[in-house]
Amino acid sequence: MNNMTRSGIIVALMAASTLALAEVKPSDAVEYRQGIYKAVKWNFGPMGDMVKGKQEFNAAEFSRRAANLAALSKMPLEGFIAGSYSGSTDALPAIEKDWETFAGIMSDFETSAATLAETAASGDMNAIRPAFMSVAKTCKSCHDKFKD
Ligand code: ASC
Repeated sequence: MNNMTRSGIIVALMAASTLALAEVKPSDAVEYRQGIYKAVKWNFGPMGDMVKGKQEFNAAEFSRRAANLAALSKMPLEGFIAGSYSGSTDALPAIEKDWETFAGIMSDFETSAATLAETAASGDMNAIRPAFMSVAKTCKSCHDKFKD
């Protein structure tokens, strides 16, 4: 690689990192993650009603929602940016202070949601119920530690 190529790459990398750092307003990050969690609830609610027998179990419908949840579970983490723990949010500053724990729970959310989606394909409520409860446990443990 010659020096011109090298400096071109360096300039491109600097531009990319500047872009990555710039322009995300904390209030936009709050709205983003709240939107994701609304979609999480939209799917998780009916699944919970089916698990609890409040709504008739429909295996295809449950499976569709579980797949949605598995995709959604990967999305909120990027919305937890610096400076986004005050104002219209219930997210506590503890998230920033104990990022490792927070990110660990979010990772458990992803893993358990993926397992729930796989299990849902079986259509067997006896297998689905504990898989659903594992996801609910990750929701609760995060709310207990990191939500006002
Ligand atoms: C829900 C919901 C949550 C979680 C949590 C699980 O249905 O709205 O926040 O489950 O209660 O313990």
